[in-house]
Amino acid sequence: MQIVVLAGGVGGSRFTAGVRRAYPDATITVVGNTADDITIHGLRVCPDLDTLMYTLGGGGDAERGWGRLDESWRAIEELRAYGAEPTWFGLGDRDLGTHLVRTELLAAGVPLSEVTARLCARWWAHDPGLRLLPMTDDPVETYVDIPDADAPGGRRSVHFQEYWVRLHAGPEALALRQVGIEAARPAPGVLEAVAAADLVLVGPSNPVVSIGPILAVPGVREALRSAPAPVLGFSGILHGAPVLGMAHRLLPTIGVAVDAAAVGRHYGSRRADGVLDTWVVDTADAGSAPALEADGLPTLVRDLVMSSPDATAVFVRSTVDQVLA
Ligand code: GDP
Ligand code: FO1
Ligand code: CA
Repeated sequence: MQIVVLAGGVGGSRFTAGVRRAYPDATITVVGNTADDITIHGLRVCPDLDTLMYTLGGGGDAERGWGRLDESWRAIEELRAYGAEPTWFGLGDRDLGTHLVRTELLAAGVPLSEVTARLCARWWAHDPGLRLLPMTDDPVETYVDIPDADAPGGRRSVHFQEYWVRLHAGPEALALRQVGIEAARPAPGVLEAVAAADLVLVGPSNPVVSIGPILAVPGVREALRSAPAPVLGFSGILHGAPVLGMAHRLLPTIGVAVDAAAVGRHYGSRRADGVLDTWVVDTADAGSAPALEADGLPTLVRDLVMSSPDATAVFVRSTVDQVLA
Protein backbone atom coordinates (compact mmCIF):
# COMPACT_ATOMS: atom_id res chain seq x y z
CA MET A 1 0.00 0.00 0.00
CA GLN A 2 1.38 3.44 -0.97
CA ILE A 3 0.46 6.31 1.33
CA VAL A 4 1.26 10.02 0.96
CA VAL A 5 1.11 12.25 4.04
CA LEU A 6 1.19 16.07 3.90
CA ALA A 7 2.79 17.30 7.13
CA GLY A 8 4.27 20.19 9.08
CA GLY A 9 6.51 19.66 12.09
CA VAL A 10 5.24 18.72 15.53
CA GLY A 11 1.66 17.80 14.66
CA GLY A 12 2.78 16.30 11.38
CA SER A 13 5.26 14.08 13.19
CA ARG A 14 2.72 12.82 15.69
CA PHE A 15 0.29 12.13 12.88
CA THR A 16 2.85 10.33 10.71
CA ALA A 17 3.93 8.16 13.64
CA GLY A 18 0.31 7.06 13.92
CA VAL A 19 0.01 6.39 10.19
CA ARG A 20 3.11 4.21 10.35
CA ARG A 21 1.60 2.38 13.36
CA ALA A 22 -1.67 1.86 11.49
CA TYR A 23 0.01 0.61 8.33
CA PRO A 24 3.34 -1.01 9.30
CA ASP A 25 3.86 -2.58 5.86
CA ALA A 26 2.91 0.43 3.76
CA THR A 27 5.28 2.63 1.82
CA ILE A 28 4.81 6.09 3.30
CA THR A 29 5.97 9.25 1.52
CA VAL A 30 5.87 12.27 3.81
CA VAL A 31 5.71 15.59 1.94
CA GLY A 32 7.06 18.10 4.44
CA ASN A 33 6.54 21.86 4.64
CA THR A 34 9.61 23.96 3.91
CA ALA A 35 8.13 27.45 4.20
CA ASP A 36 9.35 27.65 7.81
CA ASP A 37 12.90 27.41 6.55
CA ILE A 38 15.39 30.09 7.53
CA THR A 39 19.03 30.91 6.89
CA ILE A 40 20.52 31.85 10.22
CA HIS A 41 24.20 32.48 10.96
CA GLY A 42 24.84 31.33 7.41
CA LEU A 43 23.19 27.94 7.95
CA ARG A 44 20.05 26.65 6.23
CA VAL A 45 17.58 25.39 8.83
CA CYS A 46 14.52 23.36 7.79
CA PRO A 47 12.48 23.10 11.01
CA ASP A 48 9.58 20.96 9.79
CA LEU A 49 11.79 18.55 7.84
CA ASP A 50 14.10 18.23 10.86
CA THR A 51 11.24 17.71 13.31
CA LEU A 52 9.81 14.96 11.09
CA MET A 53 13.26 13.42 10.56
CA TYR A 54 14.30 13.48 14.22
CA THR A 55 10.94 12.48 15.67
CA LEU A 56 10.33 9.54 13.36
CA GLY A 57 13.99 8.59 13.67
CA GLY A 58 14.01 8.48 17.46
CA GLY A 59 16.38 11.42 17.79
CA GLY A 60 13.90 14.16 18.57
CA ASP A 61 13.26 15.76 21.94
CA ALA A 62 9.65 14.77 22.61
CA GLU A 63 9.23 17.28 25.43
CA ARG A 64 10.35 20.30 23.39
CA GLY A 65 8.71 18.92 20.26
CA TRP A 66 11.57 20.14 18.11
CA GLY A 67 15.36 19.75 18.01
CA ARG A 68 17.55 16.96 19.21
CA LEU A 69 17.38 14.64 22.17
CA ASP A 70 20.31 14.98 24.64
CA GLU A 71 21.02 18.44 23.29
CA SER A 72 23.57 20.95 24.59
CA TRP A 73 23.79 24.69 23.97
CA ARG A 74 27.51 25.50 24.09
CA ALA A 75 27.81 27.00 20.61
CA ILE A 76 24.88 29.37 21.05
CA GLU A 77 26.32 30.44 24.43
CA GLU A 78 29.39 31.56 22.51
CA LEU A 79 27.25 33.51 20.06
CA ARG A 80 25.57 35.26 22.98
CA ALA A 81 28.96 36.01 24.55
CA TYR A 82 29.95 37.71 21.30
CA GLY A 83 26.60 39.50 21.10
CA ALA A 84 26.23 37.78 17.74
CA GLU A 85 22.47 38.14 17.18
CA PRO A 86 20.08 36.57 16.47
CA THR A 87 20.27 34.20 19.40
CA TRP A 88 16.52 33.99 20.00
CA PHE A 89 16.42 30.97 17.67
CA GLY A 90 17.71 28.05 19.77
CA LEU A 91 20.39 26.29 17.73
CA GLY A 92 21.55 23.28 19.74
CA ASP A 93 25.00 21.76 19.31
CA ARG A 94 23.80 18.43 17.95
CA ASP A 95 21.25 20.19 15.73
CA LEU A 96 24.04 22.35 14.32
CA GLY A 97 25.55 19.17 12.87
CA THR A 98 22.47 18.75 10.70
CA HIS A 99 22.52 22.37 9.55
CA LEU A 100 26.26 22.24 8.73
CA VAL A 101 25.83 19.11 6.60
CA ARG A 102 22.74 20.49 4.87
CA THR A 103 24.34 23.87 4.19
CA GLU A 104 27.51 22.31 2.76
CA LEU A 105 25.54 20.01 0.46
CA LEU A 106 23.24 22.81 -0.73
CA ALA A 107 26.31 24.97 -1.44
CA ALA A 108 27.70 22.09 -3.50
CA GLY A 109 24.56 22.18 -5.64
CA VAL A 110 22.82 19.18 -4.12
CA PRO A 111 19.05 19.76 -4.25
CA LEU A 112 17.18 19.87 -0.94
CA SER A 113 15.35 16.62 -1.73
CA GLU A 114 18.65 14.78 -2.17
CA VAL A 115 20.10 16.47 0.92
CA THR A 116 17.04 15.33 2.87
CA ALA A 117 17.42 11.76 1.58
CA ARG A 118 21.06 11.69 2.69
CA LEU A 119 20.22 13.02 6.16
CA CYS A 120 17.35 10.54 6.46
CA ALA A 121 19.68 7.67 5.50
CA ARG A 122 21.05 8.09 9.04
CA TRP A 123 17.77 8.68 10.84
CA TRP A 124 15.33 6.45 8.98
CA ALA A 125 17.61 3.50 8.18
CA HIS A 126 15.42 1.38 10.48
CA ASP A 127 12.34 2.07 8.38
CA PRO A 128 13.06 1.66 4.67
CA GLY A 129 9.35 2.07 3.89
CA LEU A 130 9.44 5.71 5.04
CA ARG A 131 10.53 8.56 2.76
CA LEU A 132 10.69 12.31 3.43
CA LEU A 133 10.30 14.74 0.55
CA PRO A 134 10.42 18.51 0.90
CA MET A 135 7.41 20.07 -0.80
CA THR A 136 9.84 21.81 -3.16
CA ASP A 137 13.59 22.11 -3.73
CA ASP A 138 13.16 25.83 -4.37
CA PRO A 139 13.50 28.36 -1.54
CA VAL A 140 10.19 29.40 0.03
CA GLU A 141 9.97 31.39 3.26
CA THR A 142 6.91 32.62 5.17
CA TYR A 143 6.97 36.28 6.15
CA VAL A 144 4.45 37.96 8.43
CA ASP A 145 3.43 41.65 8.34
CA ILE A 146 2.99 43.08 11.84
CA PRO A 147 1.98 46.54 13.10
CA ASP A 148 4.88 48.97 13.67
CA ALA A 149 4.03 52.62 14.16
CA ASP A 150 7.61 53.65 13.36
CA ALA A 151 7.81 51.76 10.07
CA PRO A 152 6.67 52.96 6.63
CA GLY A 153 2.94 52.43 6.32
CA GLY A 154 2.77 51.49 10.01
CA ARG A 155 3.76 47.90 9.43
CA ARG A 156 6.86 45.77 8.97
CA SER A 157 7.58 42.25 7.79
CA VAL A 158 9.30 39.63 9.90
CA HIS A 159 10.36 36.07 9.06
CA PHE A 160 7.88 33.51 10.32
CA GLN A 161 10.47 32.15 12.77
CA GLU A 162 10.93 35.57 14.33
CA TYR A 163 7.18 35.99 14.55
CA TRP A 164 6.76 32.53 16.11
CA VAL A 165 9.84 32.15 18.29
CA ARG A 166 10.93 35.68 19.24
CA LEU A 167 7.53 37.36 19.19
CA HIS A 168 5.51 34.29 20.31
CA ALA A 169 2.90 35.20 17.71
CA GLY A 170 2.03 38.18 19.94
CA PRO A 171 1.56 40.94 17.36
CA GLU A 172 -1.41 40.80 15.02
CA ALA A 173 -0.52 39.02 11.79
CA LEU A 174 -1.73 41.64 9.29
CA ALA A 175 -0.67 39.57 6.28
CA LEU A 176 1.23 36.40 5.48
CA ARG A 177 3.39 35.80 2.44
CA GLN A 178 5.13 32.67 1.23
CA VAL A 179 8.06 34.38 -0.48
CA GLY A 180 9.20 32.37 -3.52
CA ILE A 181 6.09 30.17 -3.76
CA GLU A 182 5.15 31.32 -7.26
CA ALA A 183 8.45 30.07 -8.71
CA ALA A 184 8.52 26.89 -6.62
CA ARG A 185 8.21 23.53 -8.36
CA PRO A 186 7.13 20.35 -6.57
CA ALA A 187 10.22 18.44 -5.47
CA PRO A 188 11.14 15.39 -7.57
CA GLY A 189 8.86 12.54 -6.59
CA VAL A 190 6.09 14.59 -5.02
CA LEU A 191 3.65 14.58 -7.95
CA GLU A 192 4.56 10.99 -8.79
CA ALA A 193 3.92 9.86 -5.21
CA VAL A 194 0.50 11.54 -5.16
CA ALA A 195 -0.44 10.01 -8.53
CA ALA A 196 0.69 6.53 -7.46
CA ALA A 197 -0.79 6.64 -3.97
CA ASP A 198 -3.51 4.32 -2.73
CA LEU A 199 -4.23 6.86 0.00
CA VAL A 200 -3.47 10.58 0.50
CA LEU A 201 -3.67 11.97 4.04
CA VAL A 202 -3.62 15.68 4.86
CA GLY A 203 -2.33 15.79 8.44
CA PRO A 204 -3.82 17.95 11.21
CA SER A 205 -0.89 20.36 10.81
CA ASN A 206 -1.25 24.13 10.90
CA PRO A 207 -3.56 24.89 7.96
CA VAL A 208 -1.95 28.31 7.36
CA VAL A 209 1.82 27.86 7.65
CA SER A 210 2.27 24.08 7.32
CA ILE A 211 -0.39 22.62 5.01
CA GLY A 212 -1.09 25.92 3.27
CA PRO A 213 2.37 26.28 1.72
CA ILE A 214 2.39 22.64 0.55
CA LEU A 215 -0.93 23.17 -1.25
CA ALA A 216 0.34 26.48 -2.64
CA VAL A 217 3.29 24.92 -4.50
CA PRO A 218 2.14 25.23 -8.12
CA GLY A 219 0.92 21.83 -9.31
CA VAL A 220 0.29 20.25 -5.91
CA ARG A 221 -3.39 21.17 -5.60
CA GLU A 222 -4.00 19.92 -9.13
CA ALA A 223 -2.18 16.68 -8.31
CA LEU A 224 -4.39 16.15 -5.26
CA ARG A 225 -7.54 16.96 -7.23
CA SER A 226 -6.67 14.42 -9.91
CA ALA A 227 -5.25 11.76 -7.58
CA PRO A 228 -6.89 8.35 -8.09
CA ALA A 229 -6.60 7.71 -4.34
CA PRO A 230 -9.04 8.92 -1.71
CA VAL A 231 -7.86 12.16 -0.06
CA LEU A 232 -8.65 12.46 3.65
CA GLY A 233 -7.99 15.53 5.76
CA PHE A 234 -7.85 15.64 9.56
CA SER A 235 -8.65 18.68 11.64
CA GLY A 236 -6.05 20.09 14.01
CA ILE A 237 -8.61 22.50 15.39
CA LEU A 238 -10.72 20.91 18.11
CA HIS A 239 -13.59 22.72 19.78
CA GLY A 240 -12.53 26.06 18.34
CA ALA A 241 -8.86 25.92 19.21
CA PRO A 242 -5.64 24.35 17.96
CA VAL A 243 -4.54 21.49 20.19
CA LEU A 244 -1.16 23.19 20.39
CA GLY A 245 0.65 26.02 18.72
CA MET A 246 -0.75 29.29 17.53
CA ALA A 247 -2.82 28.51 14.42
CA HIS A 248 -5.59 30.60 15.97
CA ARG A 249 -3.37 33.67 15.51
CA LEU A 250 -2.97 33.00 11.78
CA LEU A 251 -6.32 31.60 10.58
CA PRO A 252 -8.06 35.01 10.87
CA THR A 253 -5.31 36.52 8.69
CA ILE A 254 -6.41 34.32 5.79
CA GLY A 255 -10.07 34.86 6.60
CA VAL A 256 -10.72 31.43 8.06
CA ALA A 257 -12.54 31.07 11.36
CA VAL A 258 -10.79 29.10 14.12
CA ASP A 259 -13.02 26.07 13.88
CA ALA A 260 -12.90 22.60 12.36
CA ALA A 261 -15.71 23.23 9.86
CA ALA A 262 -14.13 26.44 8.57
CA VAL A 263 -10.80 24.71 8.01
CA GLY A 264 -12.55 21.85 6.18
CA ARG A 265 -14.35 24.34 3.94
CA HIS A 266 -11.05 26.15 3.40
CA TYR A 267 -9.47 22.95 2.03
CA GLY A 268 -12.68 22.24 0.15
CA SER A 269 -14.27 19.19 -1.40
CA ARG A 270 -12.92 17.61 -4.59
CA ARG A 271 -16.56 17.60 -5.73
CA ALA A 272 -16.17 21.39 -5.93
CA ASP A 273 -12.79 23.07 -6.37
CA GLY A 274 -11.15 21.73 -3.24
CA VAL A 275 -8.74 18.91 -2.47
CA LEU A 276 -10.57 16.62 -0.01
CA ASP A 277 -12.88 13.64 -0.45
CA THR A 278 -13.41 13.38 3.30
CA TRP A 279 -12.88 15.72 6.24
CA VAL A 280 -12.46 14.32 9.73
CA VAL A 281 -13.40 16.37 12.78
CA ASP A 282 -13.13 15.64 16.48
CA THR A 283 -16.12 14.47 18.50
CA ALA A 284 -16.18 17.94 20.07
CA ASP A 285 -17.12 19.29 16.64
CA ALA A 286 -19.60 16.60 15.66
CA GLY A 287 -22.33 19.22 15.39
CA SER A 288 -20.69 20.65 12.30
CA ALA A 289 -20.81 17.42 10.30
CA PRO A 290 -24.39 17.59 8.90
CA ALA A 291 -23.91 21.06 7.39
CA LEU A 292 -20.56 20.06 5.88
CA GLU A 293 -22.14 16.95 4.39
CA ALA A 294 -25.02 19.05 3.03
CA ASP A 295 -22.48 21.35 1.42
CA GLY A 296 -20.81 18.46 -0.38
CA LEU A 297 -17.92 17.71 2.00
CA PRO A 298 -18.34 14.21 3.46
CA THR A 299 -17.34 14.47 7.11
CA LEU A 300 -16.45 11.82 9.68
CA VAL A 301 -16.32 12.25 13.45
CA ARG A 302 -13.59 10.66 15.58
CA ASP A 303 -11.58 11.25 18.73
CA LEU A 304 -8.67 13.11 17.13
CA VAL A 305 -6.48 13.57 20.19
CA MET A 306 -3.08 12.16 19.22
CA SER A 307 -2.19 11.08 22.75
CA SER A 308 -0.02 8.27 21.39
CA PRO A 309 0.86 6.69 18.06
CA ASP A 310 -1.67 3.98 18.87
CA ALA A 311 -4.44 6.52 19.49
CA THR A 312 -3.63 8.18 16.18
CA ALA A 313 -3.49 4.81 14.45
CA VAL A 314 -6.99 4.04 15.71
CA PHE A 315 -8.61 7.07 14.10
CA VAL A 316 -6.50 6.86 10.95
CA ARG A 317 -7.33 3.21 10.34
CA SER A 318 -11.00 3.49 11.25
CA THR A 319 -11.57 6.52 8.99
CA VAL A 320 -9.66 4.95 6.11
CA ASP A 321 -11.58 1.66 6.51
CA GLN A 322 -14.84 3.57 6.36
CA VAL A 323 -13.78 5.47 3.24
CA LEU A 324 -12.38 2.40 1.46
CA ALA A 325 -15.35 0.23 2.41
P1 GDP B 1 4.60 22.78 13.55
O1 GDP B 1 4.99 22.82 12.10
O2 GDP B 1 5.70 22.30 14.44
O3 GDP B 1 3.94 24.03 14.01
O4 GDP B 1 3.49 21.66 13.67
P2 GDP B 1 2.34 21.26 12.66
O5 GDP B 1 1.92 22.42 11.84
O6 GDP B 1 2.70 19.99 11.97
O7 GDP B 1 1.18 20.87 13.68
C1 GDP B 1 0.65 21.84 14.53
C2 GDP B 1 -0.83 21.59 14.49
O8 GDP B 1 -1.09 20.25 14.92
C3 GDP B 1 -1.58 22.51 15.42
O9 GDP B 1 -2.43 23.33 14.64
C4 GDP B 1 -2.35 21.58 16.31
O10 GDP B 1 -3.69 21.98 16.41
C5 GDP B 1 -2.28 20.21 15.65
N1 GDP B 1 -2.23 19.18 16.64
C6 GDP B 1 -1.28 19.02 17.59
N2 GDP B 1 -1.61 17.97 18.39
C7 GDP B 1 -2.77 17.47 17.91
C8 GDP B 1 -3.62 16.38 18.30
O11 GDP B 1 -3.39 15.68 19.29
N3 GDP B 1 -4.74 16.15 17.56
C9 GDP B 1 -5.05 16.93 16.47
N4 GDP B 1 -6.16 16.62 15.77
N5 GDP B 1 -4.28 17.97 16.07
C10 GDP B 1 -3.16 18.23 16.79
N1 FO1 C 1 10.90 26.73 18.43
C1 FO1 C 1 10.90 27.55 19.52
O1 FO1 C 1 9.84 27.81 20.07
N2 FO1 C 1 12.08 28.09 20.01
C2 FO1 C 1 13.27 27.86 19.44
O2 FO1 C 1 14.29 28.36 19.91
C3 FO1 C 1 13.31 26.97 18.31
C4 FO1 C 1 14.51 26.64 17.68
C5 FO1 C 1 14.50 25.70 16.63
C6 FO1 C 1 15.69 25.27 16.04
C7 FO1 C 1 15.67 24.34 15.02
C8 FO1 C 1 14.45 23.83 14.57
O3 FO1 C 1 14.43 22.91 13.58
C9 FO1 C 1 13.25 24.22 15.14
C10 FO1 C 1 13.28 25.17 16.17
N3 FO1 C 1 12.08 25.59 16.78
C11 FO1 C 1 12.08 26.44 17.85
C12 FO1 C 1 10.80 25.08 16.33
C13 FO1 C 1 10.30 25.82 15.11
O4 FO1 C 1 10.31 27.18 15.23
C14 FO1 C 1 8.88 25.31 14.89
O5 FO1 C 1 8.91 23.92 15.00
C15 FO1 C 1 8.26 25.47 13.57
O6 FO1 C 1 8.99 26.17 12.65
C16 FO1 C 1 6.91 26.08 13.81
O7 FO1 C 1 6.05 25.59 12.83
CA1 CA D 1 5.98 24.30 10.91
